[in-house]
Amino acid sequence: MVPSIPQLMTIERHILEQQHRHPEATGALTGLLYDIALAAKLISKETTRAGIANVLGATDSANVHGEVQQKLDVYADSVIFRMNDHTGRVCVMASEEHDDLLHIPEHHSSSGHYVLIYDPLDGSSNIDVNVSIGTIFAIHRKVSPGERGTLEDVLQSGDRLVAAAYVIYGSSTMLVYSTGQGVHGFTLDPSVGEFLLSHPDIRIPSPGRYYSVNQGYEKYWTPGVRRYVKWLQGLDDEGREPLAGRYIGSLVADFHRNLLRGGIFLYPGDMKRPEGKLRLTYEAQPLAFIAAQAGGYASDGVGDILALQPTDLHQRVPLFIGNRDLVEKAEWFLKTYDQDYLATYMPHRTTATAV
Ligand code: AHM
Ligand code: MG
Repeated sequence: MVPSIPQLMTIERHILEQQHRHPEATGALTGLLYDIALAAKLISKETTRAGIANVLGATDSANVHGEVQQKLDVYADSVIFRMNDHTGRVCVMASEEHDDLLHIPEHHSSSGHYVLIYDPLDGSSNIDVNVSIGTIFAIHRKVSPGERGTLEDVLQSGDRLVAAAYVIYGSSTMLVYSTGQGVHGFTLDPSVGEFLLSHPDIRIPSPGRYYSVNQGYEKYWTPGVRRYVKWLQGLDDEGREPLAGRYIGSLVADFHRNLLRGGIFLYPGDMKRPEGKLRLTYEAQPLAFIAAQAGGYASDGVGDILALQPTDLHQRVPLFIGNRDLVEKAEWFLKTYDQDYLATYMPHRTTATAV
């Protein structure tokens, strides 16, 4: 008798099936997503053997934000670039680790229709303490005229994203992606080297269970954020049941947990950093796209992240992301208690200038 084998869905098959829903598709996006999955496997292999392979620790070079790069950052960054610089599918790339656009080398075709934006290893300061880290990808369609990609192609609003994905290197490695047809999660089976569908059609559960914020910065918070977090904790007059606090300090891991369990992650603008810390194009836009596809919502505290038009490659943005009701409540608190404050200290974030 032939033993029965469970139906397994590899990421390749899943991506191809999604492509088949679009008869006009050329297969270029499918190929690009395959390449991303392969890059994720290579990075995963290095992250899991980081300790033994002696690739831990900082390199001498500091990135554009003045942070010391970890060696694995450098590795992840170059794997993703090299995987995509010669396929003819991509016209330009941008990485959080580089000041400028990453152009396709002259000797390769740069006539691809897609733009790849990535944060190669987010939360990399956590590497040395064995905390989950992640990679984030955003894909736009080329919009500028001419063959080569330009800044205009990279600086597009999030509602024009074609696809977004993240990879979490945790107790297992998972790749979660969306091409605008729901959010699907795959777990890497290291024994066969395949991402297998483990979390089909992810929807953020309601009510949210967790709130995630770096409480250590409360001293610098705006009045609205302070009151909002008290509300989350059930410490205001409403006295609701508190949400449990969870904060890893690794965006992909914090986002992933809240996506699967429900809740809100916030990295607000504050007295020290009016624009917050996280980057619009590399982090906020792709995760906002995925959150929206899972029934959630992301805001800069004033309005929809996906509607924001980036003006700078490394622009930072306050981020509130998770269950829609929780994010909208944050917007209400900021609108109610921070208007004067925002007008004085953060004029670019008042309602009048949003979007
Ligand atoms: P990075 O891009 O330099 O790795 O920094 C981003 C990380 C996020 O993963 C995380 O959400 C945040 O920084 C944590 O910052 P903080 O330590 O200020 O709470
Ligand atoms: Mg980052």
